[in-house]
Amino acid sequence: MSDPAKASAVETIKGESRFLRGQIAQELANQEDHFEKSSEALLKFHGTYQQDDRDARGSGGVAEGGKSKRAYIFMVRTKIPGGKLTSEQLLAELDLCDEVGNTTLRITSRQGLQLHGVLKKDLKRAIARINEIQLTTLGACGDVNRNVMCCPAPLASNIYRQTQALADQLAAHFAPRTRAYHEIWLTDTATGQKELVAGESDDDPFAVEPIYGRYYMPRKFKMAIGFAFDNCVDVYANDLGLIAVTEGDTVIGYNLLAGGGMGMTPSAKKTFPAVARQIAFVTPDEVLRAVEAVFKVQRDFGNREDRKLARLKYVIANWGVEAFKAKVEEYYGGPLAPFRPEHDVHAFDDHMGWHPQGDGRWFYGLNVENGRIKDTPQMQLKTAIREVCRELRPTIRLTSHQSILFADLEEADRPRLEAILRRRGVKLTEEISTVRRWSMACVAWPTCGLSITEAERALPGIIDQIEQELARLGLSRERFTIRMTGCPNGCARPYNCDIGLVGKTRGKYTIYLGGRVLGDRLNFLYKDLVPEEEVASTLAPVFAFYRQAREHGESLGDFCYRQGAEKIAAFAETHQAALAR
Ligand code: SRM
Ligand code: SF4
Repeated sequence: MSDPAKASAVETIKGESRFLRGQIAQELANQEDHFEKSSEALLKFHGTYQQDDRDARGSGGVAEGGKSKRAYIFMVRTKIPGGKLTSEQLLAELDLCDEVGNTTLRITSRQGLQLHGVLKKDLKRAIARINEIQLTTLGACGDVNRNVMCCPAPLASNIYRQTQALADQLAAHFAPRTRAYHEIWLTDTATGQKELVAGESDDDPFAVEPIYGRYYMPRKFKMAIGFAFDNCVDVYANDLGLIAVTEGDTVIGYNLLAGGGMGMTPSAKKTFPAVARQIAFVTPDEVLRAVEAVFKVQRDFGNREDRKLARLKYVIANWGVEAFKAKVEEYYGGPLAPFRPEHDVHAFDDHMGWHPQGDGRWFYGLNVENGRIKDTPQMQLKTAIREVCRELRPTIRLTSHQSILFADLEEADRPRLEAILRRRGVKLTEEISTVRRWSMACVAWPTCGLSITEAERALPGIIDQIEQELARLGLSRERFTIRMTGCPNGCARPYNCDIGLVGKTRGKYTIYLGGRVLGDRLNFLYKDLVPEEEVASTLAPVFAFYRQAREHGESLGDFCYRQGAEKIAAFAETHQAALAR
């Protein structure tokens, strides 16, 4: 357990916040365009990040003390278990992005939605409206359980209903209970000055927050529920992953994984990305209690001194899997059955294109490039999605690859949906190259305060070049994942995919190879500091080697993993020398 005397500054802020109140209400009411530091930390728990438009840095004049003024804006994240929402809810979020945001809405890599560019004066309106439509931002960010992911396929089989129901149950069970959120955002009179209401006294923190207590978690905590035959939610990248084990139409239990996480800081040598470890098998009756046991072990033993080392993966790395499992069993109150390796992940479906649901209706998966819903002169995606929602009223599902499923459509709706998309210049999934369809990038520049370089705005151009290389080599139909981030924090999960591109310095990337679509293996560093304009040409010899030496049916990731960095680099050198002659 961490030494309370050495607790990080954020621990003090949480502990003194009166269950996430702090000074947020007072500062919200003042005339400033931003919040002070401790409110900034607490706001995350409420689902919003204070940011500044980095494209505009330096253009806002000079503040007292000579520092250039920042153009403060807020990101507002909606937490949507399993990415399931109605057309009405999506329409309301789209309206909000026009009314108070930067006119774009972003689907995240965890089946959530983000508004960007909200001004402080509009923050309360945005959060209140999201609650009006029965969604929430509470706990979308901060040291709590984040959005719970599950397979979004809207198929008419009981197993999908069961996993969605579990995602909803976990989201509700681990949601913060503080009334601060309601007080600040959902009442007209929040001043933050009023006396603590009964039940919110500091004396017994667990009476207010039965799971968290006063200090909440040491760090964010992430859960996902997948299937062995469809790991579309990347269970191995989560603090806690559940692989549903099915028999016919029923989930008979879950393989439980723990300790996945992508973030690392190259300068902090002790940090690393990790795929989750295999811990146990639990029945549907046991699952909630087992998840709670893992959660509470991390709550009690996660590092509260150094936030860079505070995720569950470090507890497991320090103790070893056996000791970790023993501690979880102690919290659980009995032994847990062993993980069932025969039910490990073995396939991944991105759910794009048309699919029968099995109840006479259809769903359509539309690839949204890097999750950004916007209108451009060439493609009016936002307008098209609005029209689909208004005219066809589909149920909406968001995928962990930042894309959208329109569900519960009748046969007659199919040509109507396609006609709307075509009229608005939106490419059908079938018209998008395989490599683009299986790629994703994080937000990065200009809103992300941690971004070192571009991702979302750079990847489309890199993919244009890669498409040409692949076409030249006859590899256009090969399926592999490219994931790009603007810094090493890993928001697009770049460390367990086939090709990871991770921003290292402005305009330069580290290239990782050898992970795979299944997400159960880390990739390795292939080349560092590759300029953006050389990413495609650096990958070209890798593709050529793959075409020449792959085994039958071998994927790019498996091939790279088998060859290793040295052999690939040696091939690339001779290949490039041959081309130069
Ligand atoms: Fe993330 C921080 C965006 C999924 C690991 N992430 C951030 C912040 C909030 C930057 C900040 O702290 O100031 C980014 C906001 C950018 C912006 O302008 O919107 C940000 N993360 C995102 C999203 C929107 C990326 C996207 O393009 O879709 C994803 C929102 C998901 C959601 O709806 O909840 C997002 N972030 C992830 C994932 C992927 C996942 O969870 O499956 C990861 C890797 C898995 C993991 O957590 O290890 C991830 N984000 C991080 C980290 C590194 C955490 C660590 O343990 O080291 C940070 C930095 C931090 O927490 O200090 C971070
Ligand atoms: Fe920002 Fe880095 Fe996350 Fe990308 S990976 S959104 S640059 S924190």
